[in-house]
This record gives sequence, C-alpha cells and structure tokens, in this order.
Amino acid sequence: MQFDELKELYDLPFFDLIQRSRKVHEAHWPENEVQLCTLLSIKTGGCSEDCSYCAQSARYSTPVEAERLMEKDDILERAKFARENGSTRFCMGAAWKGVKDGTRRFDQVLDIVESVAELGMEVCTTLGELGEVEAQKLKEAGVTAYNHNIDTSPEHYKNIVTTHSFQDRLNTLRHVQDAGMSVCSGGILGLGENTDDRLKMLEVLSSFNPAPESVPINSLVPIPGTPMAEQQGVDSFEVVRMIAIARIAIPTAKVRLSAGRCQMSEELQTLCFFAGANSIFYGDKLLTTSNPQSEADQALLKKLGLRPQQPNRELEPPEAEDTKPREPALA
Ligand code: SAM
Ligand code: DTB
Ligand code: SF4
Repeated sequence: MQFDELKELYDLPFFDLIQRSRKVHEAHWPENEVQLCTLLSIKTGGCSEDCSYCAQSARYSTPVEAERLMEKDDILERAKFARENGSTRFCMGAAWKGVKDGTRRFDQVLDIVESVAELGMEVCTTLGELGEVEAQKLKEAGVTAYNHNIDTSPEHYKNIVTTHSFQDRLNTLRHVQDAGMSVCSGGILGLGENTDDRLKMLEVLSSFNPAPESVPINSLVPIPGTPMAEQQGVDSFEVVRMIAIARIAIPTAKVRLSAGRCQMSEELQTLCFFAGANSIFYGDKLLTTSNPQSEADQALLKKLGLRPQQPNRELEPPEAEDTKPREPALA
C-alpha cells in the first residue's frame, strides 16, 4: 500500500480503523489461532554493529556479557523443550553483523540448523547479513524463515544505525526470498520516529514481493547503557493502530506482537489480537530481555478462546505476484 493510503487509515477514528482491520483479519485468519514462537539467543553479545537500541552491541556498556556460540546439544535441548511447551516455530538469534560461507562459524550454524530442523518445528534464524550463497545454504540446511527487520523508515534508519544501511537490509531480504525462504521482517516502535516514519516502514514492508510471511512489531525495550535508554514508551493506542494498519496492508502475514509485552496489560494485548496480531514470542525470555511467563500467556489465550496454531513444517514461502515489482518501493 502507498503512504497516502496508509495515512488515510491512520487518520480514521480508532474504532473505524480496528473494525476495518478486524474484517480483513477474519477474512484471512478465521481460526481464532495464535502462533507461538520460541526465541533462543545462540550467540549473545559482542556484536560489531551500533544499533542504538540493542543490548548486544559491543559499542555500549549494557548489562549483557558477550558469550560464545552455544553447544549444539544445549540448543537441541532448548528446542525440544519449546516444542513440548507448544511452540511451532523455533527462532535462533545470533549477535553478528552477518555470516560468511566458508567460515567455521557458518559451518557450525548449518550443522545446528540441520539437527533442529529434524524436530518438526518451523525453523527461523536471525544471524544478520546474508549473501546469495549463505541464504541458499541455510535454506538447504532446513531454515524455513529468516528474520531480518527493517526496523524503521528508510529516512530514520541512519539515525539509529550507522554501521550498515537500510539498503543492506533490503539486499539481505532479497537473498532470503531468492533462496526460497520466508521473510520475517518488521520493526520497532519507540526509536524516536514520528508517525510518518512508522507508516513508511509499513509501506516498504507491504511492497515486498512476495509479501513477508511474518511481520514482528516490537515495542522498544529500553536497555541501560544504549543511546535509547531514556526513550519514552509508545502510547498504547498507537501500538494498536500500527498492528491494525499492518493487518490491513499485509493481510496474509502473521503479525507478531513481539518485544515489549511485559510492559503491556492483558487488555492491551487483547486489543492487539482483536486488531490483527496473531503471533507472539512465547517463553519467559526473548533474546536478552524478559517476556511474559508461558503460564500467563496460556491463561490469557484460554480466557480469550484463542488456540495455539498447529505446526506447519511444510511451510512454502508466499508466492511472488506477477503484477507487482520485485524491489521494494523506496521514496
Ligand atoms: N543481529 C541480527 C539482526 O540485527 O538482524 C539479529 C538479532 S537482532 C537482536 C533482531 C531484532 O530484535 C532487531 O532487528 C530488533 O528489531 C529487535 N530488537 C533488538 N533489541 C531490541 C530492543 N531493545 N527492543 C525491541 N526490539 C529489539
Ligand atoms: C524480532 O522482531 N524480535 C525478536 C526477534 N525478532 C529476533 C527479538 C526481540 C529482542 C528484544 C530485546 C532482547 O531481548 O534483547
Ligand atoms: Fe544487535 Fe543485531 Fe544490531 Fe548486532 S546487528 S547490534 S545483534 S540488532
């Protein structure tokens, strides 16, 4: 959708907007289901990049200590636990600028992915930048989806990260799609952006061809020691509006209510589910920060009559549309 159309949606009275998004949601996702995804940081901290929100950048003095890549057996144990707990997607994150074919590190990751893929969950990784070859090898090893967020508008991106560009992010996403993996890409609310930046981010995400399979909407978790430590929290109704607009703009995507749920009431999360969110990170830890307890999430879903979504290991990535350009529209 174009920026002007998104702006028109944003300007609607709140109830009109969420009624519209609810209709789109019911048409595409009639099952009252929420996907449960578990995250594991397999390589924490010490990252060379300067993303100003991140606990894992080596540039800032944060509460996170750098660690080595986890052992495969420990990762498998965590993946099995996630599956037993009802997760259908296991997402492994690494605090790297990216991965390079031919390195020991990349071989280790491929070996880990092959073993995790045998457990029957959707396998997602988020390892930073990828070239064509790396993307192809991850796909062959069994990765079903690759997370790489655009995080904010093209214009605001340089204010939050200087060690790589918005275009670098798009290039990686192109390699992911060309290799036949699903794209998981979204952003963060609360990085000092304005409403236009948020809508421009959704404009870029909705212009991907094929559409992203999932769109995480994170609310900033302020990390002491980072340049974003003192950012004001995002207004609750703005979060709901962004979820609703994401749902309308990318009807086939799972819209994931991601980081920041610990700061949200059950009622606010419920409004987000009503407006179009149908996926959450599940388990008491995100990468380095906390997430609601699984028992609390189970209880909330039960109260709302929402069921965990069934696994879909055969997940084929969404197909490209012939009538739409392959490259995202950049202003
Ligand atoms: N290094 C990889 C990358 O940058 O894509 C993967 C890990 S990175 C931590 C994954 C995503 O987590 C970021 O793109 C950002 O959207 C989100 N994230 C990181 N720190 C966050 C924070 N403090 N609050 C909210 N979201 C955050
Ligand atoms: C995404 O959009 N959010 C997740 C996942 N993709 C990798 C990460 C959230 C991280 C929150 C901060 C932390 O725990 O360090
Ligand atoms: Fe954090 Fe990823 Fe940026 Fe590294 S590249 S600082 S892990 S968000």
